[in-house]
Amino acid sequence: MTSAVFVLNGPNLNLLGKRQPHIYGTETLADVEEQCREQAAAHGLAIRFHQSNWEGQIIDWIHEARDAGSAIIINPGAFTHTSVAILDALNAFDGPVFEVHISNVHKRESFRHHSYVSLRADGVIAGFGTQGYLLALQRAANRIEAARAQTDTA
Ligand code: CA2
Repeated sequence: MTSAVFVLNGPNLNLLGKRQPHIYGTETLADVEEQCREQAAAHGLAIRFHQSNWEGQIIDWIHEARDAGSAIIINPGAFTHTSVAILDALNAFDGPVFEVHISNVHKRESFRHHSYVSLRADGVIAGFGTQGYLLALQRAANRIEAARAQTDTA
């Protein structure tokens, strides 16, 4: 287990499963973390799973991933639609980046239709509920395995 996949969650996602289940479902963030850990372990990957309501903290974790991360899966919450600073931090990370939204942001208010993070993301998942994290993790594992296979044959 050498590579850590960083799974980063933005503001208010600590309330997952506790409010607005009609939009975000009934699973808690702890449930999502457990599922991600199980799936990552099956791929031989370590995971660093974090949530913060603070933009600067999320940026610091993205900076940590520059040295310690093989991929970033990020649900930036409302910072998706506002944060050039998170986009800049992601642009300084070399590995694959996957953006996850639990709800289908395109079916919601127009201010949710634009994402700064999508300018950097290699893939975007929206509207698949919390399963979106696992789909993104599957893709991250595939990308990491493909990159390893390439260095092994080089
Ligand atoms: O659909 C998503 O995952 C979002 O990133 C969630 C953000 C929202 O601002 C984005 O437009 C789309 C909001 C996260 C708030 O999470 C809550 C969960 C349960 C109860 C209250 C808030």
